[in-house]
Amino acid sequence: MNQTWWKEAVVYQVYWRSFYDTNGDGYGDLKGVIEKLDYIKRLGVDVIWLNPCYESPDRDNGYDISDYYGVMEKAGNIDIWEELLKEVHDRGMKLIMDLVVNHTSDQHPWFQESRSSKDNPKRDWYIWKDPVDGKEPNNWRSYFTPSTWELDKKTNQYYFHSFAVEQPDLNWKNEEVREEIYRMMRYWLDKGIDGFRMDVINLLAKIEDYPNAAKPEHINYLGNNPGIHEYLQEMHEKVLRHYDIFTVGEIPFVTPEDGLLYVGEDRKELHTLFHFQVADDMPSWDMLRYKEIQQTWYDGLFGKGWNSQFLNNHDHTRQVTRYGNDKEYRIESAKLLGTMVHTMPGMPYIFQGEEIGMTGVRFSSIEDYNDIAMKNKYKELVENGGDPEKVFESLLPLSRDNSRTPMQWNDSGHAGFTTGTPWIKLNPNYKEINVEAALKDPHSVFYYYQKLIQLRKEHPVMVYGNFTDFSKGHETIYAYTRELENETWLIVLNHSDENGQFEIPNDLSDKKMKPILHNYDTMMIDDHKIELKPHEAMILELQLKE
Ligand code: TEU
Ligand code: CA
Repeated sequence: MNQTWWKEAVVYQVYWRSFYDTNGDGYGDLKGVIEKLDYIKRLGVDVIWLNPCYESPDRDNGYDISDYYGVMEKAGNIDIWEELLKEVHDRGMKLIMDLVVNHTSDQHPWFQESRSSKDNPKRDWYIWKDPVDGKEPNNWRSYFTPSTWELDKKTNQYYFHSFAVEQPDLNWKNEEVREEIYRMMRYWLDKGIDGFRMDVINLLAKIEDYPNAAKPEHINYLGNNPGIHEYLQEMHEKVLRHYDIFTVGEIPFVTPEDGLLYVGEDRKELHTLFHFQVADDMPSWDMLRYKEIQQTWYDGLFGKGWNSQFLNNHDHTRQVTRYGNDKEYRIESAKLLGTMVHTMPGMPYIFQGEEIGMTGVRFSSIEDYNDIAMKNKYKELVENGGDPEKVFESLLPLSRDNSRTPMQWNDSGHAGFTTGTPWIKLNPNYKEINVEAALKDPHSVFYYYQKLIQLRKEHPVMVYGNFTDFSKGHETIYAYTRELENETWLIVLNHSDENGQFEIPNDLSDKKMKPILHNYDTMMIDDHKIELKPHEAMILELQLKE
């Protein structure tokens, strides 16, 4: 497999509105990102993924764009953005931007024109359909609402939206739309950015005749439709291939087989993808399912296309809360999950705050939440007769706001995030869990992550090594090797609040085991077994015995 800079990279996701506020308006901003670049650099990451900071009415936190060329006032302005890019590059890091081109904001001038009349030249830039029997054209659900269709009274037609009503989908069949998007992509690439994280990029192509779905609640009809690969190959041909960049597609509802069609090295489409099998199939930890997902993706992609590894982001609850233990074993568990993500085949992502073991949150009222997905769902369920209290409870664990509370810098007011009123409440545990405390403690999650990242730079096995699972069927222990030429690593993880034991298989027992990284002070290994403490994680190098 050929070696490239991006295969070797570790990405740090900056959700800027919750990162660091420099002007006291309660929102993090791009200046705040600049001020904290040395902190990010200290972790050792190579690439920063910046969530959307384009002009936007901000109904879906920047994923509803009203001007692709402008910078949202909350974030700053284009000059500050330029400075950010320069400062990132000066520190030897790279910057990738979010690309949101499945939909725009309903406030985008294109949509304003499109909705103004049936014969407007931009009418066809969005997807418009006549009512069927006086109702929606079909029974599809959107991500955030009961229907993908919204009636526009002015022309008595429905427009199509995969997400909120305020996020109409662009019509990618229209060549002018595609050319206009490519022009915009070149604009940012010519400024020197290093790539794109492409929002729901597999949703661009729609099923031509919009048939009713047998099970409308399974919204997978929204993605991976005929025509998608033609669009991505065209985008590659006309834009991507002309730059030395890195692309990661957000690709929900995808199998490894179909995933390869997006990231196969011979496909001329994308470099890597986020699939959501873990996030979608596992509301909480499920070791056997996780192993199966990792194995099938490894079998499907290894040697042919590149995967990504992540357990949380701005849409998915913080990993130590959702998949680990955020109480008694918070630190051990955060380190274990980090070890796993960084030693699995594929590119590791760190979501801001993960590196200090930040946790999910529980506010007391729906008013404290901001997430449009959660709020729309709450409204829908309560309108359908649900008990408000029960509905609220049921939405808490996976609310996207779990990950969106402000970064916890220190134990002063608002965790040092802002001097004003934060746009969303903080997690009250900032007194204990914060960057300042982490940097003072040599055993913190932060320094453990720093080592994990450093190891990737020193040991190509972590990037290019093959993968073998030695713990199939075990419900709490995950043990696997990565192997490249003469280097073999064994990773052993006890994903449990109880002690555990891993019997060393014969294939490995003739080797000497040299500890590379470990989340406890002592280790219990003999020739035949490894005794493990709760949430114990270790990386061992296997060497021939003299
Ligand atoms: O998210 C799309 C989205 O909802 C999914 O990727 C979801 O995480 C996945 O299917 C697993 O269930 C993107 C953005 O990340 C999100 O913040 C936006 O709200 C959304 O697109 C619309 O732009
Ligand atoms: Ca601000």
